Amino acid sequence: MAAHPYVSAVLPILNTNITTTILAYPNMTQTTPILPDLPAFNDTPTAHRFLTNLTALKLTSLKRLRFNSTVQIVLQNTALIGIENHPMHLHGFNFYVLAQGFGNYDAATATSSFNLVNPQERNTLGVPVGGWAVIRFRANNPGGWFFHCHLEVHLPWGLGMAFSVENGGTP
Ligand SMILES: [Cu+2]
Repeated sequence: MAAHPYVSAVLPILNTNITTTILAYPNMTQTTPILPDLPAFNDTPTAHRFLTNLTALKLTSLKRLRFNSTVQIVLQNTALIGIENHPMHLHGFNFYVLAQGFGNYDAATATSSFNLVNPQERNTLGVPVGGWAVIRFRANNPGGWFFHCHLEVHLPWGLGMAFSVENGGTP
């Protein structure tokens, strides 16, 4: 577990016209901002306290799927931490990439852009930074299947879940 869990990669500068951070302190007498101390790189207890205080990441769940059902997943990558293309990898299946975009996914506008003719077939997809992707697969392989970010440092953050596909008939 990293003691600096906030960012695990060098961030791309997407728009050089935007200043990303300005810290202003009232009554400040010095010219450089006072930044909070980050834990030392080997300060695991502090990193663990930080991690366990992230309420959004406390659930790593199992989703039961009916055999042969069509499964559509919207992957939203507008996270506050780990701002990078998360390479989401699905075990047990290939999936189709129906659409990708930036900002928040909006079904009302995105559905019309789905590629239902010749979508990419993959088992891993880098979900765009600050964006989203929609994937679809058929749950025709019974068993327990891990779906997770392939950046291993993101697994203890909770970026993983599993599907349990029920038994079904044989071809
Ligand atoms: Cu990731």
